[in-house]
Amino acid sequence: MEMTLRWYGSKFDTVTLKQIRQIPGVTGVITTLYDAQAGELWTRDRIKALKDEVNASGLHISGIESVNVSDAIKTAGPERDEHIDNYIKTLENLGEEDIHLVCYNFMPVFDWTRTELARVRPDGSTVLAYNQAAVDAIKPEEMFDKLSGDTNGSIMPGWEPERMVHVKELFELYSDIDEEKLFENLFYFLRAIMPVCDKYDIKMAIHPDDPAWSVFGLPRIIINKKNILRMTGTVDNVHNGVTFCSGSYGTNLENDLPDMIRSLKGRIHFAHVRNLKFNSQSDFEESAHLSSDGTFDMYEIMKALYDIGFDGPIRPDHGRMIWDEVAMPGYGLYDRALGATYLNGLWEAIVKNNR
Ligand code: DNO
Repeated sequence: MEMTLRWYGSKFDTVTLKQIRQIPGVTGVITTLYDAQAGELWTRDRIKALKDEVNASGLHISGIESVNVSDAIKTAGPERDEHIDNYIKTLENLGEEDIHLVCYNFMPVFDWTRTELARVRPDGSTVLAYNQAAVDAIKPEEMFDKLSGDTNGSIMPGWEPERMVHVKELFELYSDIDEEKLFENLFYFLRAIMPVCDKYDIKMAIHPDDPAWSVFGLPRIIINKKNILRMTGTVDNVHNGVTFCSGSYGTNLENDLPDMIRSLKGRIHFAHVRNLKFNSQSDFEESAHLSSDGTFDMYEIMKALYDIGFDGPIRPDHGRMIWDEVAMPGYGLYDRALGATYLNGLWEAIVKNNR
């Protein structure tokens, strides 16, 4: 595996490439053209400029998170084929620039959903948190306003203000889309892009829905073992793979994370590893990465990745906000650096134990 950190680009991130380069064991970044709209074509020039900037810091691009998939593709809207053509051309341009991993999601309307961006923990750190009763008590269009005071001035992925003003229309688009239709639209998209992925050896890695169940009545499909195996089995191509995100699949305590990892041997192309602390079945917060701070056994998760021969990029995921850092919630430097170091430590121990 390769340890990486997510970086939103110098225009959007408070964390610098220089800082990332100084985290021991981190050699690559996972990045994106953060201001590109879903459905838009990424030109080769823009990709090259991003790549040159990252290379100049002594790091390299280990993958893209995300090339977003438009709502037209997810709902089979009138612009679907045009957007798929743009997606294919974007993949071609990434391939020409020697980039071989793309993370994306197929979540309707929202990317991840949390009800708090700065819940205070006993040690004074703040974390993202989710409470089902709070979701049930609010209209989706109110959610954005509720959270917007706690973003520390950053644009949160999937919650871009220009999208949120259209949130009611977005819901309309999905009014006749159920889980079956969403699956069909996903398969249509995957079948269309597999040839270009084969040509350039681009591994597509779908990110799970977070939380792993329906929110606000919207269909959600990338939520459990049965559904991901359906996805990988229906479009049975090694380039059709997954991002294994422990914090997203882990929102549903019925998901057995090490077992899911083992069932996806050869198809996990990217891993997001983080811990959650459950206060009840329907209330959780994002803890530090350590097993002892949360609900998951992080050793077992890393061990399962090792056992299936996982050799892709891995990244610590959302961190707590600590040491008075002001950054995008979940994406500060300090706690993610601690997370990367901890995960590297677990990995080193596992490797040496297996010699
Ligand atoms: C949240 C992230 C997600 C993820 C997308 C992938 O912090 O893990 O926003 O990047 O769902 O498309």
